[in-house]
Amino acid sequence: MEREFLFLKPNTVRRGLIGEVISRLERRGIKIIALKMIWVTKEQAEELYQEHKGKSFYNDLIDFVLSGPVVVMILEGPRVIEMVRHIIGNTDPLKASPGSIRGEFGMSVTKNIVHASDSLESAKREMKIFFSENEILNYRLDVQHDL
Ligand code: YYY
Ligand code: MG
Repeated sequence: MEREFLFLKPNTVRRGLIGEVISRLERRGIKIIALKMIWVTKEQAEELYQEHKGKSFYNDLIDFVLSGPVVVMILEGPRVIEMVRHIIGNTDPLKASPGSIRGEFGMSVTKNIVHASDSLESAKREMKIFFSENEILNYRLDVQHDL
C-alpha cells in the first residue's frame, strides 16, 4: 500500500473547489487518511519546493502558496501516487487532458489547482513537512453497500 501527499492550492480554496477536487479522488476509491486546512508558513513552502529553488518561477510559486489557506492531505491506496498524478494531469493546464483536474479547473501553470508528490521518496519527505504521525488515521473504507 502506498501513501501520497497532496494539497489543494490557495486559489482552489478561494474558488470554492475543495469538494469538487476531493470528490474526484474519492470516486476513484482513494482513501484519505489525514486532512486539514492550514495557512502554510514560509519555512514549509521553501522546504516543499526546495528542488525548484533558483528557477525563474520559484519566487512567484512561493508567494502564491502563501497567499491563502490550503487543504493538505495524505492519501492511501495501491499505486496511489501513479493514480493521483494521472487524475490531476499535466503540470501545465493547457497540456493536461480535459478530463483531468488540472485540465478542467487549472488557470495557469502556477495556479494549477493541486500539488501532488511525484514519487514514493518525495511523498514521504513532503508529508512530514505538514503532518505528524498521530494525525494519520487508521480506518476501513466502506466500499460495499449492504442492500
Ligand atoms: O509536480 P508538478 O506540480 O506537476 O510540477 P513541478 O514541475 O514539480 O513544479 C511544481 C510547481 O511549480 C507547479 O505545480 C507549478 C510551478 N511551476 C511554475 O509556476 N512554472 C513552471 N514553468 C513550472 C512549474
Ligand atoms: Mg512536482
